[in-house]
Amino acid sequence: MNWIDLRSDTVTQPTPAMRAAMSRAEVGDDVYGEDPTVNRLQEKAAELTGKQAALFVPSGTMGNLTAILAHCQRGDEVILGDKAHTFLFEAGGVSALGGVHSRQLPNQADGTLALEDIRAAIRPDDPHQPITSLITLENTHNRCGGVPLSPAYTRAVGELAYEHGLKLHLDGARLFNAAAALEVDPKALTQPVDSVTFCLSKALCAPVGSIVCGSAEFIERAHRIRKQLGGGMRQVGVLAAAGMVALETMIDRLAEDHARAQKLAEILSECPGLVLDPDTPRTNMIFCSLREGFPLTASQVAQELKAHGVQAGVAGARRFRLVTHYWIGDEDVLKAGQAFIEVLNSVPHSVRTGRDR
Ligand code: TLP
Repeated sequence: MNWIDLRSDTVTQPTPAMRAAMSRAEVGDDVYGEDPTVNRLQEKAAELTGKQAALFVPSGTMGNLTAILAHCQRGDEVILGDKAHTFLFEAGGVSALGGVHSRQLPNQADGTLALEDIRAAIRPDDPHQPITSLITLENTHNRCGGVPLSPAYTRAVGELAYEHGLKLHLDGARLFNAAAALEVDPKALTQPVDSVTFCLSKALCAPVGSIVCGSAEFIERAHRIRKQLGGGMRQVGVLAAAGMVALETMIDRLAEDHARAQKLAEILSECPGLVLDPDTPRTNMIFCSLREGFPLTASQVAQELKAHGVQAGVAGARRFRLVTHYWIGDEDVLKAGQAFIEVLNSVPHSVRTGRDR
């Protein structure tokens, strides 16, 4: 079946241009630094983010872990949001593998951490306490609705970090979606941070891979850590070639995904039993929930949607996350909207609305 797969932009298949580039990629042993395609990709990534150097890693999770371990010693503390992907969905790697203590601050609805909360969380120099070394932000912020964080906010956190001698890392898995939504150069979002991870394998459609960027000295440390984590790859130019196509051809089209998400949200806003989050979508993610008292769970609705060829992301007992991407066209948006309407309409009116006719 040709699914309309809205579960994530991680489901994106490589484009024909990527497959072609992979088959003709020039490769070498990247552990020796001799893969020309990887080297070109890393140079391009550093240029796009305005950093001195970059490192190709297998995943966003390994990118964030590598960066955090390159910034922190065992027993140090990282300040991050309680809805951060690194805190919720990276299997606790920073503490399990790095001995890094995590200090979670409440993520505000707009994906930010309040500056006064960060300031209050920075530890004094006291042998009873861990050493605060790092702050991490996420942009776009996934669990806060795919919201973009502004350059002004990122700069304010950067200044605060600098004032206290801390480093700032950005989980920019969807950095280019944020830049597209804000209509800014990605460098405006990365200039204030010491390091950034972004993903090739999400909205940019590459099959595998993420990139960590930072100063040359930081990337040298990250390189050793990647090796410790088992992420040193060999003739990996076959993957980097797809990544190169991603950077050259997929960034400028991201606004199309955002426009399609808007269109789908408009259709869903007419859907009985469904309540959209305020302001959703800000980028390529729609968050919405089944109305209180609706007789089906999100999983049950998702199951019903499959009969219409639609895969929806379940983000809670009553909650959905729907993500648009390269493989979701205008027709798919209409079909997916229609599928939601049909499935939710198949529940009797009085039950859907909570009112008797
Ligand atoms: N996110 C995935 C799932 O893990 C939830 C998704 O479908 O959105 N940072 C952010 C902000 C992410 O959203 C993700 C993946 C990662 C890091 C991790 O990337 P990978 O999956 O490459 O390890």
